[in-house]
Amino acid sequence: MRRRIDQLWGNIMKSSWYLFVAAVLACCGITSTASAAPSFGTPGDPVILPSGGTVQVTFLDYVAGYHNAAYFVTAVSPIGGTFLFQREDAFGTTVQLPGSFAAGEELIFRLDVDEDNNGSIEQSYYSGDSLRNPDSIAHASVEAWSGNTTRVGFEDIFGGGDLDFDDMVFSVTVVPEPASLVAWTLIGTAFGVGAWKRRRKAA
Ligand SMILES: [Ca+2]
Ligand SMILES: [Ca+2]
Repeated sequence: MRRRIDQLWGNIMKSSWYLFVAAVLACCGITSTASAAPSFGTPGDPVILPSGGTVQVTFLDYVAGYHNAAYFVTAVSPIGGTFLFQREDAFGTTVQLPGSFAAGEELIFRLDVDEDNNGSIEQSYYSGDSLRNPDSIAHASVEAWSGNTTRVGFEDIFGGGDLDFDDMVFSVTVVPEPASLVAWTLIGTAFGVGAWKRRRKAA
């Protein structure tokens, strides 16, 4: 009888231990799932301009251990591009992209990551299609446009890491070109052509 009670007690202790281990594993699972969500936007979405004009980019946030720098590029390439900002820069720093853009154009941004903070770049990631990146994972989360502004957040860990997309965050704003300026340019051009034709006729 005593032996049976001991056996029963042993079984209860064993199953309690299994339950404890299962609870710990479940807890860790929940924690890692919760941290794998971007704070905003959709990873892999391209930055497509809803309207035409000039574009301003403003540095908003930086929560990262690596030394990161953001660029605007006209092609997927680890070299060149327009430097925007790096982690030492003040939040609120605003850069105007060169030229002007048409509605529907995609802007491509690159994040250069210096993983060991020694001045050399280990990885470059791009906004948009995940296949642009060396690990084939989307590295930029892009918010839906609110009027003329959107937000872009980069993830700086190879393979995705914590996938929080807050390792460099900036806003993108389209500034419509003043219609009056465009109109006056057209009128000026028309007058210029008219005067040139009159001079040619007179000559
Ligand atoms: Ca480095
Ligand atoms: Ca991260």
